[in-house]
Amino acid sequence: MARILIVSNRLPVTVSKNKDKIKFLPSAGGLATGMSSFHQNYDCLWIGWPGIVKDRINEKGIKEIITKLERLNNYPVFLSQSQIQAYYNGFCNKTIWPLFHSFTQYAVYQNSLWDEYNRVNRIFCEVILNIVRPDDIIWVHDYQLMLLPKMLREKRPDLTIGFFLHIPFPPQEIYRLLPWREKILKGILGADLIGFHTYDYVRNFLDSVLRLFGDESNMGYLNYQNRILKVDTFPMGIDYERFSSSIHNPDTKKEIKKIGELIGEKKIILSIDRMDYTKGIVKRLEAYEYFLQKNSEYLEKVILIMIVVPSRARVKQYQRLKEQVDELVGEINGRYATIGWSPIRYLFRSIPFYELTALYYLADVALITPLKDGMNLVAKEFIATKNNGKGVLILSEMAGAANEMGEALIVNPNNREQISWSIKYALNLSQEIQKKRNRVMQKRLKNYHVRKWADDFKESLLQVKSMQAEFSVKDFSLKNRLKIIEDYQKSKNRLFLLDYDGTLIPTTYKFKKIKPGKKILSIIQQLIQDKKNQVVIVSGRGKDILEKWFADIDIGLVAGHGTWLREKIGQWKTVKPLSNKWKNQIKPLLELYVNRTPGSFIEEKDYSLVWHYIKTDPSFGRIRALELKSSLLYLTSNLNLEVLHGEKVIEIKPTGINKGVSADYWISQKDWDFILAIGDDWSDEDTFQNIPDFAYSIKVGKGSSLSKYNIESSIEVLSLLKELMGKSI
Ligand code: GDG
Repeated sequence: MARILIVSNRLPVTVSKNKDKIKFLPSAGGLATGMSSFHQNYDCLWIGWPGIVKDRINEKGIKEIITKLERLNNYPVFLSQSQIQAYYNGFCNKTIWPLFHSFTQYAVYQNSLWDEYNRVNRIFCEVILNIVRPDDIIWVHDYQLMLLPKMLREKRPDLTIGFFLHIPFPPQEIYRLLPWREKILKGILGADLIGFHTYDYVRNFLDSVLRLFGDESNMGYLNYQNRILKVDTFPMGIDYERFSSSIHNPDTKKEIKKIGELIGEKKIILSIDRMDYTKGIVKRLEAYEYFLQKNSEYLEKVILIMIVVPSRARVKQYQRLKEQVDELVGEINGRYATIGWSPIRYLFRSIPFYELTALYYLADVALITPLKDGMNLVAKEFIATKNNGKGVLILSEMAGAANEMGEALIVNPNNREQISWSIKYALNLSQEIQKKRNRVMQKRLKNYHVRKWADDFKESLLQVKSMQAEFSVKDFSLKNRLKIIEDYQKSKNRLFLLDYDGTLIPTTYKFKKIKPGKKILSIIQQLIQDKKNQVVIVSGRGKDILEKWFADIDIGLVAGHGTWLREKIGQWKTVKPLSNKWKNQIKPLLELYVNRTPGSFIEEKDYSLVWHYIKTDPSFGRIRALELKSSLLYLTSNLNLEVLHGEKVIEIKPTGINKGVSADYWISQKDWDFILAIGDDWSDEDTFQNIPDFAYSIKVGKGSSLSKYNIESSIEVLSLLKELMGKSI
């Protein structure tokens, strides 16, 4: 079984030093908790910073740490105090974190921080290169290591690399504010599989790729620098049983009893977050105060237990936030408290697991209202712990988790009236409805367990790898060239299936009205002088123009991507009987899209309609193309039509018409012992797919293809054809 290298900024074990004693404790946080169960179930090695700066340890200490961590399948990357300061507290948390959570006002752009971010990613890269084995799967996590996939790919193109972002990927108009936007995007694109929690983040990411590099995706697949990679949604789950069975733990039981006695009959509203401006703590407190103000009957009857875990205390915004939260809690408690009751119990520290689960279990309501959150595991853990089914989750629509937890009360974290109303509603919701809703969410959480999440990611990564092998760029080496010439010479019945634009004519002239020049015509003439050769030009162009250009040359022609065939000069036929009646039904929709999309236009062919968007704004054009495609799929479902999404075109044509079908036709005409198919774009893939195994197929250009070989350009195509004849004449 392949070994999995999990790479993240922090290890799941935190090393600290007390006087001279080195201590090892589990790390907190979503990533560490989530991945830990996966780590234990596979042959994994976890690589990351152990949480102690190397300035604080001597050689002996380093050895001790390495030995102990090795036993836990952990591998440390040592960083210095100044590196942590500039890379982690600096670039990660002052630039990327605020920007990616759309807090643009907090983002700082400083070259020195960026430089250190590069350096630390490079250190991780070197550590990995020293220990990686060829079959390993590398799974890089989160925003601290976005340059790492590319760094690894450059050194070892063969590696299997996945990348998962645990925080949101912002809309492109925000992402583009980043001065190093191209470099970071390229860094991530070094991976084979790129995962996000929600479809919104996937879309934002692909939008940025399109805007900045012009690369369009197809169903989440990108053909980036001749490598197919996939971008997809993997909503992270939790270790369900760990929470659902937690109340059987004696410590948790004791804690439930203790807190229960302390709180008495009062209803508990619970919130748990790191001290972070993205978590909406201030807005939540304001909404809670509003609730108390408007619903005085609840005074002394409810209590908000607010656990806030200290975080990033060295960053200015976090210090200010802490002051603000302290003040607000003080104010609210001061205003509403009575001798025996305060409305808020505020703990600014982390609590042990048994206390956490006791609180989850006891809370009547969980109030989780981040302003922006990649996923939010607390919401899921709260529901999982409720094994008696009682409790209500109030969840912000800005948390990724809201996509999967529609049975919760979903709120806008900025709308205090709505939050206040939801608290009241939650406190009065019948237990029957609470249970019904929670059971649905529990079933979902149980199914999409964190292990399933990780397995899915791993499987998907391996699938992309095998797809790459199928579609890889194969170099047309001298040895292969000589072999094709040798086979040509030995053969007696030869079929040439040659695409026109981009194959015989250079790509630069593609789609312009370029008739074949003397050179091309002469090569074709020479080819057909040899009676053993049958030449067919297989084009997407209309039959009239092809007939005009090749009126005097007795070659086979295929027009309209396989719609029309010419076996003899002037005699055209369709591969099968075709109808045109459908055009009247489809054309108005295309016209609507032309009006709505500046720069787009319709091309009408004999048996197909094409909507071109090459001249539109790339991002807008793509969005419109996807919209059009989905409307077309609906409209054409009963019409025996096919909707093809090609390079900046959407083409609608009768089903079963493509270059591959026309290739079948020619192939069935004779017992060929030599077939050569050459083409340059998506439509030629159908030809490559349909030709027999012994046939030669060549893609012009470096893109991935089903073809056997790739060659540089149409110039090389012409010289190959000449070379073949040079040897045979
Ligand atoms: C990032 C993204 C995404 C919290 N306080 C205590 C405690 N915790 C545990 C919780 C939970 C985890 O920490 C927090 O996870 P979140 O998902 O809420 O948030 P982040 O740490 O910011 O994580 C986030 C996540 O990555 C995963 O992809 O969901 O959006 O920001 O597991 O239980 N655990 C204990 N005591 C505490 O006081 N024992």
